[in-house]
Amino acid sequence: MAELPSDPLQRPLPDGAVPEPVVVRTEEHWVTIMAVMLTAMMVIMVVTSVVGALHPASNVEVIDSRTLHLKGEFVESNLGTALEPDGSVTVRLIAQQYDFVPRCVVVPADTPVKFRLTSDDVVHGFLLPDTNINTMVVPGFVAEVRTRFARPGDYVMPCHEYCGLGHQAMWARVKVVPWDQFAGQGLLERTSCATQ
Ligand SMILES: [Cu+2]
Repeated sequence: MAELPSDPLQRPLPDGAVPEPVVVRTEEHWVTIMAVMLTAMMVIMVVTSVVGALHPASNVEVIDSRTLHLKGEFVESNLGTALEPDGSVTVRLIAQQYDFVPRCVVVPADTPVKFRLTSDDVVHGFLLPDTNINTMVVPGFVAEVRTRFARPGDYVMPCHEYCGLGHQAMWARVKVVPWDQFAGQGLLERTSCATQ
């Protein structure tokens, strides 16, 4: 066995100890890998938000939640699906403990759909699985989200913001039907699909 130098600093490292240059190099590698991962995640978030037309924040549009049922856009006769002159549709809903009013709405497939919602009591959530629709519904504000359903089908819309003891039962439905079927329906049919 070779003789060890008398200066301890000159002696080789014991087995298992990693020399400093190796430690520094390894740390630099991991910092680089982390930076690349963070950048990739940021890019994915931004790209999916833009491509998927995600719009998490509602527009800042205020409304008096105490008079919703008396006057303005959200009176009972104005709720549900309305056809706009440009061929798109607007759906107006009120979220309240523990229901959406109306409970079911019919919208046409392959058509621009705008949902306008407000709450008359506490904060609720509005989510349509497998779409870009996901917003909070805050009393005093109108939440507006837009989408286009590619094909007919049924979408359940759960309230996904805890709003009280009956929250878990707060579900409603969006029924997407072919345009021809939609055009043949009257206003009442478009909002009475909850009983079908
Ligand atoms: Cu809820």
